[in-house]
Amino acid sequence: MAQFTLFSHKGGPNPWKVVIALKELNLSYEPVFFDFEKNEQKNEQHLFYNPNGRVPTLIDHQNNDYAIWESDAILAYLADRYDKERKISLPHDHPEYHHLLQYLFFQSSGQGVIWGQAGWFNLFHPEPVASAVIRYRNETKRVLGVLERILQNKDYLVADKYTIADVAFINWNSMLPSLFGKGRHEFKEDLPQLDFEKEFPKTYAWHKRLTERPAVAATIAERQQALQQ
Ligand SMILES: N[C@@H](CCC(=O)N[C@@H](CS)C(=O)NCC(=O)O)C(=O)O
Repeated sequence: MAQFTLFSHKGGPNPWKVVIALKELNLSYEPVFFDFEKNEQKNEQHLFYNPNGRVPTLIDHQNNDYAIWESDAILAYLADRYDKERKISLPHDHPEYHHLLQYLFFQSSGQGVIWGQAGWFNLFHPEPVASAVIRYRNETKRVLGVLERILQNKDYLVADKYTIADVAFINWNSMLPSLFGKGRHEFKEDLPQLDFEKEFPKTYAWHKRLTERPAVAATIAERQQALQQ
């Protein structure tokens, strides 16, 4: 039996960042994929573990079925409990530890939420709302600008090493083409466009560096395979 059950979704970016961390730490897991069209993520069994009814939710069968949700909190849990060698994390007494937390909070409040809205208004919102598409695309580019400034002279976000702070951002960065690509509606207004490599070269190079890691590449391949099933 796998050590963890991961309540997940085949396409959603947040569960797959947990998969990256599990692979980096050689931990075994079994996914349960929910069908959002059937609202399966709001079923009673899942709400018992995660009243927020969103994914990911991770159950640790080697810790009394400890249940934890919010993807960045899950990364911190895995790091503290299972990354004894600090392969992808920092000890709590490291001078950069609170900067690592800073980036996890920035990811969930600054990247995840805003980019999620950019995706929603581009791809799923039933009515065309040009002002919302423009607003969230501009905010997405603003956050990319913040990352670009941070990464001017460094290869990773904290402590000159790859950590869960970097892991947290990977999957939303991979979603950029769908946030700026052809959406559900046609608009007469000019929408903000994105040339990731040209406009944000340091951030693009960082993203490329991260996706070339074996655990990240394996996660991307596993997601593709899941989407095809
Ligand atoms: N801040 C949360 C966001 C979780 C989230 O929004 N997950 C999406 C999938 S990527 C979801 O479950 N959507 C379904 C819903 O909202 O019911 C996290 O990082 O875990």
